[in-house]
Amino acid sequence: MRFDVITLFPAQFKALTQEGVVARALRRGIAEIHLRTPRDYTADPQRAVDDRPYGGGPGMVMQYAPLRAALDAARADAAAAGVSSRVAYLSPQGAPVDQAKIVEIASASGWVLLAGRYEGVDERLIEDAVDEEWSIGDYVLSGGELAAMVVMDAAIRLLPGVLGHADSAGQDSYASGLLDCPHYTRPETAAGRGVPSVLLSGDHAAIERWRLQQALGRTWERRPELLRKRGMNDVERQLLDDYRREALRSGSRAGSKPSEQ
Ligand code: 4FV
Repeated sequence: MRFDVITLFPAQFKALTQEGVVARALRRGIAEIHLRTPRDYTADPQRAVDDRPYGGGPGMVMQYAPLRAALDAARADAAAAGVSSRVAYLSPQGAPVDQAKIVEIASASGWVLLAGRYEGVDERLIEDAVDEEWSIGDYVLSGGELAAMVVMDAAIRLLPGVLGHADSAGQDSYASGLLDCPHYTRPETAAGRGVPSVLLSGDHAAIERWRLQQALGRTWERRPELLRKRGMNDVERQLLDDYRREALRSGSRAGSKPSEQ
């Protein structure tokens, strides 16, 4: 899989490319990340790529020409490598990126990611050269670089051969549309507390049921809108009912009404 990134701060991507599973995937050639700056595509003697906004107001706006030239060069390079890439612009105006979208992104052969800065980019560039607009969350970053890294990290870790255990991505949070179950490891007693006995039972069917029940229960408590969106089958509904009854019985916070979204 190939990512081409248009950014004024290529060095920021070291956070992704220097260490961790993504860095290993890049070393193994499972994925490629190519960085280029629009400054290399401006005729301006000061290599300026931004200017003041028409209509006045604070901040600066990134100009059409350097970005268009950089995007076209990136797509041409990808095409020369046999990869047909679509262009995605990271911005708060974009479609919210969730795990389902990340799975879709990871299934493509290539993307050109446009990381904006300042107030954003000239709207005509988006009209002419951007296929999709993505947002990683309803907040404002100082630049699209971190958002691009979030998307690339989440996508590359799903590629075959990247994660140690082939199925670990399959057991991710959200992979099932649910929040993740609790995890425990040695020592068996930590801070004076043990581990749920089912996890020590060796009964894998019971362990799977417990993990699903925990995922259902925590999703119901913390993100009920995800459960409404996903729905449940009869087995899951029964598991959640038992979870809530147990939570009510044990008087744990869990039993109380989920945090209404
Ligand atoms: C953002 C987001 C984001 C807006 C102005 C970059 C910044 C600056 N990107 N999801 N939220 N971008 O805040 O993707 O140009």
